Amino acid sequence: MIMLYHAPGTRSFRVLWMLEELGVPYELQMLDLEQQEQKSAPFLELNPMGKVPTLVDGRTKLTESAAICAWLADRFPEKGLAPAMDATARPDYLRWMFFAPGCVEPAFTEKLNNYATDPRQAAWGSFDDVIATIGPAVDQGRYLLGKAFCAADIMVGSVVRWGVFAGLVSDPALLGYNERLGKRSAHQLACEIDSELVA
Ligand SMILES: N[C@@H](CCC(=O)N[C@@H](CS)C(=O)NCC(=O)O)C(=O)O
Repeated sequence: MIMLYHAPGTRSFRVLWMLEELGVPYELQMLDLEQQEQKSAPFLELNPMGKVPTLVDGRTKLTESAAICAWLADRFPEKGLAPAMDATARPDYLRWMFFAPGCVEPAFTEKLNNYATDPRQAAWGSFDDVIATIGPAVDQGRYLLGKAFCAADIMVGSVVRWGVFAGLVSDPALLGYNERLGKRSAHQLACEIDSELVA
């Protein structure tokens, strides 16, 4: 059984959303971040960073939301959330999977906290360049790979959704993308589960 070490209202939501998109059985193991349960010795054995999400599936132990979503997509190929190894869309899929934690997340974090590293030095470039890169890809009702939703939409999309919520995003293509993502039933279900866990 897939076990997700989880805390509500965190980046672990990405994996919860992914699991709901897959529609596979899983269990949640809740961690109280206020109580520092993520820093307990047994949990640090699973994730030396002491963070959620962390996933255990049989002998597999995995940390980092992007790695977890990529692994889950490949573990259940029949669910169609990642292009196959030999598919023409695979390189673009990988690019977006890495672009999310490598560029989107740090650029959005800088913007939220009102600072900017020299974009020539920053691996993520600038917030404006990140927006200008995502925009055309998700314009006109598209997901990142076109018509088909994939795991990269969870990774990029969850940061975009957070950015819209925080008032950082005004690009019409991203606002439309955000709306499409929010209408997905798996996303809505994951939101319901996550908010019940907060209550
Ligand atoms: N790069 C990690 C980030 C995970 C992360 O920062 N998780 C936060 C919650 S959003 C956490 O567990 N914080 C608790 C702590 O650092 O003590 C990923 O994408 O999985």
